[in-house]
Amino acid sequence: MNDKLALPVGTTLDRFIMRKQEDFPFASGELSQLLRDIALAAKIVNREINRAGLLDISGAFGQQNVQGEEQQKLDVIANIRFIRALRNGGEVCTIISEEEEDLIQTGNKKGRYIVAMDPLDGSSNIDVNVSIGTIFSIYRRCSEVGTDGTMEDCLQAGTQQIAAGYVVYGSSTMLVYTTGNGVNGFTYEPSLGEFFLSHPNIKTPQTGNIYSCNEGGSNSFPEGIKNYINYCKENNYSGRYIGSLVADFHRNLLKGGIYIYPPTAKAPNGKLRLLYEANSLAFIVEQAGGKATNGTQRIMEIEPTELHQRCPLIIGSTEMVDKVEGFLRAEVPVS
Ligand code: P6P
Repeated sequence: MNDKLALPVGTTLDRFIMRKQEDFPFASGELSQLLRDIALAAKIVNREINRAGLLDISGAFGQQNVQGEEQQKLDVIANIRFIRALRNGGEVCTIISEEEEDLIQTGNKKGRYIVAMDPLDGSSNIDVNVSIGTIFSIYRRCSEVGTDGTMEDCLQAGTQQIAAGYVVYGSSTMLVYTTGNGVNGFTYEPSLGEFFLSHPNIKTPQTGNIYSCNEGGSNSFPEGIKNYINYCKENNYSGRYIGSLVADFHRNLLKGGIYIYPPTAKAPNGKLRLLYEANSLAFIVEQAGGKATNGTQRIMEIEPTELHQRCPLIIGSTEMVDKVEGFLRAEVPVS
């Protein structure tokens, strides 16, 4: 983090991006423009979400996505809005989206960047007014400029990310992102249509007493995870699970805590996707001083083989993640 450029709370996202231009090596403003494009789409999606109850755009869309999950109308709207913003922005050649089975070629063959995204995660919570989110990762293409992006461009390890972030559409709407120089949070002011710096240089506590996990599947959890959950209960930790990854992650990032989605009978490889959920949040949490593993391996070092591959996710305060790994190694309760 370049502290001499520590900008005051209240700085607009635009000014922050402009002043931090030096964080983007070798970029001549293209990555800045790409972040602005994402912020624009987030503003539009935020408006659609806030109106969902009034317009007939909440509820199920009546189709399933590539994951076999019931698409919500706002899933489809968010997917369209982000793809359109990235296509019109011109900096992105290829997109990976949770809502689309195959790569999306934007037609910007001169675009130098790849975006992997979950346009609206947790969307089944929309109808009950629970916070939801957008999650994204940005990579530099490996293939030659002037062509469509390739599968190799898209299957890069998380360590190759040049930026990652999320938008949490909650009691307020926030954009939180990193470009590898710390994590900063911006709160949206709808009356002005601007994101303002509200959480500069976020650092997550090294430990905490909040654990987030769907214990409904605990009978089929690995023994080490079962033993860790028992450890949390014996130590009077608080169980907090919203069922919306971005909301659970954001709370744990600020307060300290751990989110666990382990392998289960229903999801033998875990439920969450590597490319546009685990990697994105892993980059952020590591930049904020936390940790993210699949139980045995650093998330960002997993070599992807498929666009929509899933992975177990253990993410949050470093000491808590280390503790889980200790239980998994021992597979017996560790005092
Ligand atoms: P479960 C939402 O579908 C999601 O992808 C995450 O946002 C959330 O943390 C998780 O799945 C909830 O899954 O199996 O607990 O309902």
